[in-house]
Amino acid sequence: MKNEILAHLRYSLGKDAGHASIYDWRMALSLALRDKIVDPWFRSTKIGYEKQPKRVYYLSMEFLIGRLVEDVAANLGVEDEARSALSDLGQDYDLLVRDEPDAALGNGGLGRLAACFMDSLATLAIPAMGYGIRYEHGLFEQDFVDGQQVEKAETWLAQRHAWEFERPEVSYRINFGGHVHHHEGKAEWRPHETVLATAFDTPVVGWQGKWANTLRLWSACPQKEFDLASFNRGDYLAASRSEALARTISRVLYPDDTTETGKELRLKQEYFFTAASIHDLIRRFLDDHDDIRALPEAAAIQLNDTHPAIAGPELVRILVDLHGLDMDEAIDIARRCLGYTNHTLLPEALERWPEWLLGRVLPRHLEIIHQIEGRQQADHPDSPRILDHGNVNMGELAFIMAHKVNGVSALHTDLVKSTVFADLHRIHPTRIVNQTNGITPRRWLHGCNPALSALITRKIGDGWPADLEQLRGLRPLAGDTGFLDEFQAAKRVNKEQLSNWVAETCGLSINPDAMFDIQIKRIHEYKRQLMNILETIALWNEMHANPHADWTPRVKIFGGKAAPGYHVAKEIIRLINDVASVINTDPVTKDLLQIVYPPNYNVTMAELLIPAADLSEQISTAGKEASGTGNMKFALNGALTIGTLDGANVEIREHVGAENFFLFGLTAEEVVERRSHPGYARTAIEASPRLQKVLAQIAEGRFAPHDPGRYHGIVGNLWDHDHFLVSCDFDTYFNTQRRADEAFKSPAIWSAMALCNTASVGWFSSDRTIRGYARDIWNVGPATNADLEQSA
Ligand code: F58
Repeated sequence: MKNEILAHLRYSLGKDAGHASIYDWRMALSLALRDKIVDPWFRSTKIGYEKQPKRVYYLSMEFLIGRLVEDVAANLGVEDEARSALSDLGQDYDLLVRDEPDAALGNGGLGRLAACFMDSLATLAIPAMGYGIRYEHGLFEQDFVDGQQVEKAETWLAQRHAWEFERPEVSYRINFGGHVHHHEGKAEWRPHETVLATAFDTPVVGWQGKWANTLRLWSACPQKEFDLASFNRGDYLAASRSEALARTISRVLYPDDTTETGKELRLKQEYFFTAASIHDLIRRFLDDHDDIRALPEAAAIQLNDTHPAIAGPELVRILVDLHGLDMDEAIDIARRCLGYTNHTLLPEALERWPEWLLGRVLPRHLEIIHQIEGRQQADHPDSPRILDHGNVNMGELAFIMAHKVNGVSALHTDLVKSTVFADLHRIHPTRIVNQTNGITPRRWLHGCNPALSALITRKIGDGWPADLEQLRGLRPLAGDTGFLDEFQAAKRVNKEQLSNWVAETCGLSINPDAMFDIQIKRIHEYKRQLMNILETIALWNEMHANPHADWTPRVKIFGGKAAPGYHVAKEIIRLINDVASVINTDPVTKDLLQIVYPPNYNVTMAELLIPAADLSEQISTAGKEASGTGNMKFALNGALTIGTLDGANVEIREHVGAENFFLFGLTAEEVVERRSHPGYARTAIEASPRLQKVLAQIAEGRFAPHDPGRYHGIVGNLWDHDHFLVSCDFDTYFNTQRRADEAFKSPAIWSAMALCNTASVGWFSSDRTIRGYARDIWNVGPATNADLEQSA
């Protein structure tokens, strides 16, 4: 490996070892690792073509990947080799690993799920391709100025991305606008604007390097190079205008988590990557098939939420306008290819496009949507409408054009059936299925938690990263004090590491003996970071009044970004930071309670925080969090959950046992019921002197003395509206936290409970999730061992 790294340094980067920077070394290492994926990648592709009738296409607007060096090295099993090669070269492997920017091509859970799925598809040797957008700027970088979030453009592509292969020859013309001509029963779309979609391929290698799939991301560029005539006239702006316009399409990831902005550019992004992907997969199909009618036997196309829902009309358009099929047959073929995953019930997050806008950008697609709607209404006159009050409902479109629709946890799927898609479910009672989310154990235990991984491997062998249910073998050890000591020691190592990092980056010295209580996720009202900080203030009040009581010291850690236009979420961030600066400087409670909120939470920060957590905060208003996946990562790494019966918390609790989970709060049904009582928030606050006091302190400006009115909005809203029932769940949340305090006082009890969590969440591997999709939705199988051995 030493020679491979040196060769890349010299011949790929043009540097000699004496003048190489960290960046150069990191690139040379990455290229050397990438070389090792190429053979398995070619082999997988060959087996795919020769032996596998069907391929999976995962269409996702987001892939939240994070760093790759460690992940690839671990999957290939060459971490030690790389480390020692670099050390021979006088380089520090860990330093290079830390030099890599996160590939942050996603907002949160939905994008991270897509990345976990890519890892599992490769590990399970299922022929698959991920399709998305190669954003020039990923999710914005977050900084705090006076406690307030400020956003800065993210620039991961300012440096070369080591893992990708540009494919200039794989490019498609993507059209927009114009109008449709009809003659002799045929439709012809005469577009007004065309851009090129060019492919960039990243190989994704599975565990132990046996199989690799492709993540193909599309970049937008102008169809014509810049306008030389204008340039020669001296009109430089005009010369590059069309280029700039075209490139805008893949310029930046929309930072809007959960609320949709009705921007034309967003619609164009969605069509851009969907159309390029559909063209690409049809071209691949036609390479070795004659009859387009056989497409459903060769392609399973999964829509990650409705962002690629235009795939339905696009497929129909290609089948009808370009291949001459009739509309009914085309719709049937498209439906047999498509599956749709729903990730949210929040009404404001369901995509709707104004009909006029969709018709202006995609006139032929709008016609086809009318045809789809007409047929659906003819077959089912009571069907909910795709076209409704001048809008195109993308959820209804995706549902009607898919043969299977899935929710992402058992509770969420039940709610999908009984709320958003209740009427469609009645009409198509077998279409909705559940596929509870999962996480890849390679990144989220083996990679991020070496201390615990080594311990587990010593006890149960090294089969668990590919078969996470083997963790069950740890459960009997919950009574083994020797093992529990080792389990605790691993946690301690991670907590010390985190403490050092907090000291370096936040200038705050935290106590590794305290309970590390962590809430990391996007900031949203329904996730109730607000309830967490209110509880923190209440706890502080009581500690401050009685500092010598037998308190369990806590470090409250927050992490997360707010969508730039989400005002309330930004106020919550500011409140947390304001409260932190008061509490962290109180000499009376300084050894009892601290608040840490490092800016710019991302995948890499999650990998540092999760292994060090004692308590995982999963406290959303019941019925609102579709699944959550952070909840699974924490439990796997031996944190206990304090949580509501929401999303996958319900199933996590079933697996780990009610006695190993701190449950509180209203159920989804009770939430709905409570909302029907006028003044429910006021009633709850009046019944809770503790909460009243906290709200009074905030309203009086205790945490913003120079701007006492700063949080009147937040406090007023809690008294008068409180849509997410912070007030109603507050007291039981506070009391449940105190139960957690008690348990934490006994390290033996706590670590036995924590071990039961690690040992019981093997089911939440994304390998299990992908097997479910393969069986229930895609009807595909993995390559067999015989296939793999034959071609090895
Ligand atoms: C998340 N959705 C869910 N959406 O909130 C979470 O419960 C679930 O675990 C996860 O999906 C995976 O299923 C989510 O992350 C987005 O970020 C969208 C981005 C684009 C705009 C609309 C929201």
